[in-house]
Amino acid sequence: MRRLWISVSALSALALLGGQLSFAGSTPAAASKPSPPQAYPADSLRALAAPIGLRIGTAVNADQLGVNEAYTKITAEQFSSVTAENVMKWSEVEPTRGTYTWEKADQLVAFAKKNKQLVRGHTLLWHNQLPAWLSSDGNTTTLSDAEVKAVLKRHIFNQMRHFKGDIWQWDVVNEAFDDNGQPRQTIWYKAWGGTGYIADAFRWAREADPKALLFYNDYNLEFTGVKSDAVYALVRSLKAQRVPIDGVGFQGHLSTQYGYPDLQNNLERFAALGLKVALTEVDVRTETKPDAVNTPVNPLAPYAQESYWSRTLQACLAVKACISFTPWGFGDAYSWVPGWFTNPQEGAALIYDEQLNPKGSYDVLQQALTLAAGAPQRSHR
Ligand code: 9MR
Repeated sequence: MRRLWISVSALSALALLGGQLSFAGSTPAAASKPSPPQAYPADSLRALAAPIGLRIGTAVNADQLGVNEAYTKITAEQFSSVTAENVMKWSEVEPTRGTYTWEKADQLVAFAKKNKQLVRGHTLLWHNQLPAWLSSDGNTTTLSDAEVKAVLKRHIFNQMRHFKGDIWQWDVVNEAFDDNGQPRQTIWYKAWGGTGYIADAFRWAREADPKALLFYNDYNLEFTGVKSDAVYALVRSLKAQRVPIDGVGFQGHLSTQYGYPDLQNNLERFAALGLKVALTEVDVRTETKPDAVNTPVNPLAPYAQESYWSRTLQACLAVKACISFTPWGFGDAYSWVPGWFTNPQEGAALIYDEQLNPKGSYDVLQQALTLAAGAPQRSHR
């Protein structure tokens, strides 16, 4: 009797406090409340991925969020994780030395909290999108080596502490190797006289926000080859030295002009080092018309793209250590691809068309997630 009394009154209290909850067969007061509106549709990507603990993310364009209604609704409804496409990069947060501009990044974090989304922080250390006072090309700087070291340390502490507790995964180091598997000769490499900056960055990052998962993030790791091997050797050696690295991000910028990569093998070999893995920037571009940059030249290309999307998600689903799957945006009108790949013109790389209608590539992700209900449960730590 006593237990029953406690649970009924607890339910009433919840119903009163929340006003959002309803329980079938509970007190008359609670039962008479209408069912709460679902925050997102049961067949959304985020809902379908939730039972196995996989987060489905998207890069977010800060100029569209909160401005473009359809864009904002899809961001909230379909995704359980968000990445700032640009607004957390160094040139955006500290355009003037010593003066931080966090507003746009803060708005994204607030949006994520409101919509129960986790945030991937992107990115603390890169050779692109650096502020002009630091470097205009990533390879040269007017600062001394000692100053370069000091500003990197200060940047990692300032940025991670600003967002402390709000970031699930941080891309601490982005794209440190070139396509030949050689360390890039960046201002970081030069100041340290080698790749020692990578270990320092991870150690500082752990100190700044001990709860964030710390990632190395790069492209073309999907394909076995010199670059993937070089990054594998790096992270294995970081682990051996007890450098605090938690995961490796496979960006996943794919094109139908190349064969499909042996992605699952690569996810597995990195995971076997005791690391989490994640797909962090997936898009699948194809050759398109120069005067209609999101219209494929070959009318059959969308089928190849669907196959790439489906297999990429399935590779992640098959590997328990793969904790998130993030397309690099969702609407073709906002993708970086058509502006970057112009010879030949490529585009149509995302899962929604220019009018924000879902494409076949969206449908195959839905199907793969529906069929994955029995896939291994992911743990986020
Ligand atoms: O999508 C981003 C685009 O808007 C920027 O102009 C570009 C600048 O370098 O960066 C793009 O995002 C990149 C990401 O930060 C790192 N991996 C490659 C992505 C595509 O270039």
